[in-house]
Amino acid sequence: MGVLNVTPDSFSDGGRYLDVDAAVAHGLRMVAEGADIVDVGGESTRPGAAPVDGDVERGCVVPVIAALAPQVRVSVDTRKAVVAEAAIGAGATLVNDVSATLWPVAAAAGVGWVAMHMRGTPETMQREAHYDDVVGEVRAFLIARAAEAREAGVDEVWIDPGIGFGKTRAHNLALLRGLGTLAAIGEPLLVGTSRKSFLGELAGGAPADDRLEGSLATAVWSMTQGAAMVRVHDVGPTVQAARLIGEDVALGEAS
Ligand code: HH2
Repeated sequence: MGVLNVTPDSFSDGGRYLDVDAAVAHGLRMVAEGADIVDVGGESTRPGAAPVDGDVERGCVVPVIAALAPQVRVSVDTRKAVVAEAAIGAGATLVNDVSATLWPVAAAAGVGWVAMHMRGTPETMQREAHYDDVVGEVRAFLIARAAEAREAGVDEVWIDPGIGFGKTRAHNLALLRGLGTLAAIGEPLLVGTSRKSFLGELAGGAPADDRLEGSLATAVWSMTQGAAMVRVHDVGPTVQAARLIGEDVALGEAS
């Protein structure tokens, strides 16, 4: 899943793809590099981010989705029902929902849904990063949300631990260690670590644009622990790494 942020303020690529043509071109570049899905978002969810008005968000994502959807599967990264509905109308077939509340929209439209774990909202989440057992609590949350969505009629449900969403560095690392437990839930597992701040901290304060090594290492780790999809900014290098471990190593291609 390639990340396409049509936002002024996303933490790593904010402001780069505000122009529709530039956004579509970047989406197609990620497809050429091997992305199966392009995830279009019009609201930053970085820690402390302020909410974006629904009309503004819809106006940012709809033209980009309409242009990309005939060429690649598109997901919409949103917390708002009005934006999800408009995105589906423009051709999106997966609702990537960091609030884990929009399954009724997905059920009504007959599209897929990603349930991601977060504490509070992006504005407040880092103040709410308290857990007794982060893997157990995230697991229980994802099982409950997936069951609700299935009961409501969603056929394609993804689960995602929400790395960085109301989690400290220790929580993020514990969740990465516990991915096998989450994969064992039985719903396809999506993991997003790409360029996130804990990778910068582990790399001595590297800025968002300089976190490729950690992004790749954690994407490979996630795949080997059972993730069915990784959400990344750097599609080409990740696809190369995925092919290496998926085909060459696992199937003995290189020998
Ligand atoms: N992370 C971000 C946004 N959406 N969706 C899922 N399912 N999983 C994630 O881990 C996830 C997500 C944050 O990254 P990004 O889109 O690059 O930044 P911003 O929220 O600042 O736009």
